Amino acid sequence: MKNLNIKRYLATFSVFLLSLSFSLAISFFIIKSIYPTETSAATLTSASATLSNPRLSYRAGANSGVAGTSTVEIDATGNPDNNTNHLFPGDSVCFLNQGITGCIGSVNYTVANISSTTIFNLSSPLTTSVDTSGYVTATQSGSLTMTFTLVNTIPAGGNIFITIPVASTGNVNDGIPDTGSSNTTDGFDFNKLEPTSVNVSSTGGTCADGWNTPVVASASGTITVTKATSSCAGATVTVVVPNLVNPTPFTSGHTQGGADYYKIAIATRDGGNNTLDSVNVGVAPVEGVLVSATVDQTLAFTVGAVASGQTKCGTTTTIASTAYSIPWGTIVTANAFKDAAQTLEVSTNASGGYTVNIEENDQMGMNGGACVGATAGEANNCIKDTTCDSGTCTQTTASAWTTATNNGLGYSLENITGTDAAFLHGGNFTAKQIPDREVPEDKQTVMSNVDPVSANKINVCYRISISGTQPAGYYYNKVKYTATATF
Ligand SMILES: [Ca+2]
Ligand SMILES: [Ca+2]
Ligand SMILES: [Ca+2]
Repeated sequence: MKNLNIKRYLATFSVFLLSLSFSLAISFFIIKSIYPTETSAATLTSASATLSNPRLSYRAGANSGVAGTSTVEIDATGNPDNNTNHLFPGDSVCFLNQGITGCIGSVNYTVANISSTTIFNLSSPLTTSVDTSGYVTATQSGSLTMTFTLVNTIPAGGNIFITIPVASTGNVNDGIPDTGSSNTTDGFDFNKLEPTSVNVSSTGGTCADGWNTPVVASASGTITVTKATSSCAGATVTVVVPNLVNPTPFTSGHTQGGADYYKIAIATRDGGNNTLDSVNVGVAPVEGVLVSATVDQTLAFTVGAVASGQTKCGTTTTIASTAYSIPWGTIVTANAFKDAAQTLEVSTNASGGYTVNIEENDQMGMNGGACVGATAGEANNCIKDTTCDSGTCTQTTASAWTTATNNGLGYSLENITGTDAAFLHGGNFTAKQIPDREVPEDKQTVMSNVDPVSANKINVCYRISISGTQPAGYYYNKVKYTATATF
């Protein structure tokens, strides 16, 4: 052996004289052959393990639940889960008998809602009563992805050897979440893992010819992937194990919301199963967090003032309003319009939108006196509701109103934000009467939407004119808006 190497060295030395670049590679090979370096075990670098679904599986004792009903009560003690804190609406659950031989009736149910810390409701009735010595479980499963970079070369015939923690009791390959008191007795269920579904790949380095189909031994939680036909050097290897079932919380020392820590051991080995490199990577499944919020159903309605001198509804306001009054003031000129406006603004998250209705308690009466009937006017010491230029507008029918000798009180509308106004001024102050509740006339909608809105806004434009024979006095009425959301 030594003589052979020396001969090869001498042969190489002659090549060295011919070509410097070529010789460097060859002579390195020879020197390594003469003085082989010892292989030492190292730690796999850049190692990680990731659960696609880190949520712990759920298992509680079933206390009651009768066929034909949808309400289930769990035990408050003695199991991995002793409350409903980590059972969420939409979770798929099944019921296990005491011996945990599978889902009773092979039926899975969906959690509809959680009633209390020990009671939840299903979205469909139980087809079979629960085993009150058995359990309810919500299985959480997902893939486990392990990535690591080789330090030492895996020779042909060598392998990757992965150990995933499995429970020390129970069937660890039936897809039913397992349990135990700690990470040495609790673990992942292999869920009838098919060896061919384990995916092994690599990037970088020299790692040709692929990997053999893994050998899966669920009872010990091990997966062995052999590199049969060539070596693998310097590569970053990724192993993906699909559909592992996550463990339930430790039955001892577990804090809800705190992760349970598990170590996954990854080793590379030579053909004699001697370890080359190894590493333990941690995974930390934890209870899921139901992120939920209840948004109060809201309706905000604001009446706003409009100054005088503003163009609203195609005309110019002559009176400044406040949020709560239209102070027409002293009307000294007959057969002339006075105009005022207010803004109405609505925001609501109501799914069915909203309506704003308008009403007046009566016509404007002298000193607030009664104005009996729908057409009360001067003869009754009232300012009549306008009938517009056509003489036909009412609280339900809009009509143009541009001639001030057509006396009365009325209003028109204009959109500011959105298109929620019930009708529009049309440039000719198309107006309606305000419904007279004394008659009574029905309240009428001035603003509405069938969807939620944010700060939709309109102008309500009020107009008044009186005749020269209107009796002197102080006239007023009360106009009221009612905003209603449809939840
Ligand atoms: Ca199991
Ligand atoms: Ca009236
Ligand atoms: Ca009327």
